[in-house]
Amino acid sequence: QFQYPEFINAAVELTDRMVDKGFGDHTALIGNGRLRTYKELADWTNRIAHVLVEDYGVKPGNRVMIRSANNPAMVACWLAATKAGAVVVNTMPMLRAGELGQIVDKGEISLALCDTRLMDEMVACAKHSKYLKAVVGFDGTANHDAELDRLALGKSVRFTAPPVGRDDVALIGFTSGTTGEPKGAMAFHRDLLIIADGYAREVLGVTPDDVFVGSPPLAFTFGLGGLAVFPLRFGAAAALLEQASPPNMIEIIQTHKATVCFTAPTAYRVMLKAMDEGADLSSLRAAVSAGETLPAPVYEEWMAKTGKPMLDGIGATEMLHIFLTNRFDDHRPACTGRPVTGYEARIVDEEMKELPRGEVGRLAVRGPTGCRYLADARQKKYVRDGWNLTGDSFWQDEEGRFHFAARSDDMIISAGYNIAGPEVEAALLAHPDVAECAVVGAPDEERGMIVEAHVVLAEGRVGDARMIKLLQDHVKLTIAPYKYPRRVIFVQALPKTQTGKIQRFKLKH
Ligand code: 3SK
Repeated sequence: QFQYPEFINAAVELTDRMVDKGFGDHTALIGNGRLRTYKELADWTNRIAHVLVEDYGVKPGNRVMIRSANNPAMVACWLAATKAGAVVVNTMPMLRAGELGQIVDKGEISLALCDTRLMDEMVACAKHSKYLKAVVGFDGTANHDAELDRLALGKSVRFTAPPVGRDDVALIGFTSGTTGEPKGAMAFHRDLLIIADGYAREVLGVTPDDVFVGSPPLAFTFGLGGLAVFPLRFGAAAALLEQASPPNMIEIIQTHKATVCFTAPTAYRVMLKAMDEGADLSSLRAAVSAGETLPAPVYEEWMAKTGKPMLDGIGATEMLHIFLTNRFDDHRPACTGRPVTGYEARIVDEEMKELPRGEVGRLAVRGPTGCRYLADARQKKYVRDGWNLTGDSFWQDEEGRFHFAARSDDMIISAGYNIAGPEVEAALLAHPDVAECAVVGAPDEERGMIVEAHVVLAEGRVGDARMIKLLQDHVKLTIAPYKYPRRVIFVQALPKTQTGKIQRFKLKH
């Protein structure tokens, strides 16, 4: 299905090859208050690639860390290092020296490219590292006022990439927000192209007229795919925001007539509210929601206000990107649709036996991308009999669509009932007084576990006994009454990973 030559460099395909195809004058990146064409991007990345090879001795297979917020310079550094044949580890700005150190050690990273505004923690990490040989600053504001930029200015805009195979590792995505040691999921050059030629082509139908915007960090493969690989593969443009708050995204959508948005349900809820206050999001033809389950009310309100479906999808760093999704012509509320072209999915029990339709079980997926952890015994747990077990519980309806039940560790067993925490969350979120919530199981003498809801109230609402009763009654009327949260705790904010996922494990007792 996905055929590529034996030797192919994903970064060359996304830059120089796009110039060869006639997109040289087309806008590739929008950010730091300016537009950059494909030709400018190709030249920029070629100059940086020269610096990496000639000044820092980067050889194919060397591991290079990039530390930055979403901005054009980060994309240029990622592409340049990939062109040079390096294996790139993109990291988020919020990581501290200790967390960076864990990744550097596990990834045996020898060079770090770091936005000069984020140097302190990187330098602190380098002091204690036996692997890291150099940290080079680049100017994330793209005024070309840092070491990497100065060196790059003196280099040629032509670069001959060393030959890399389609099955050579191009990227290691480290999973964040876990309780334990970080896991590095390796992706090949061909994998980067497959996610575009599969999901982006088949589901989104990307064209050169598209303008992408969104919030996921480029350091998270959701963001790297949605805000770099997908647009660049098809001659489209990506608008990059260092602070991707909903108001900032709305501004970009209005100014640049963005057509495709990648973000999470929480941001879409804010955008829906802003539409009531006059925000014009009519340029968007595709609103992709992932990273968290999409509550049915958000899907329904979006449909009512825009006449277009919000495309819920699920991906995983281990799979590189989205593998199950709704489609423009096949979508439902509270449903994650069907596998992306090339992927298969099924629901299995603990013994990997396929379960009948309607039964909740473990989601198992296989396809052209899949989990390859870097030196990690957890590989055996993630991939069984050739199937990737993502850690999600799903069920399949009679027509074959997949429906999320819970993260496998978010199932609450209370007095013999199996209760999916996210279902209770969706019920709570349907109440106008609830801004955000997370539901977990709490130990209970009588019931074994009880449903406990951590609720962030909408502005101006008061978290008192009356509100608890109101929310409990609302859940009892919305879903089976035994699922109602027997304990409700009001909080100012929920613990989240740097990619915005709620860390329910931090709320568990
Ligand atoms: O669903 C996710 O969390 C995800 C993870 C990695 C890449 C893409 C996606 C949507």
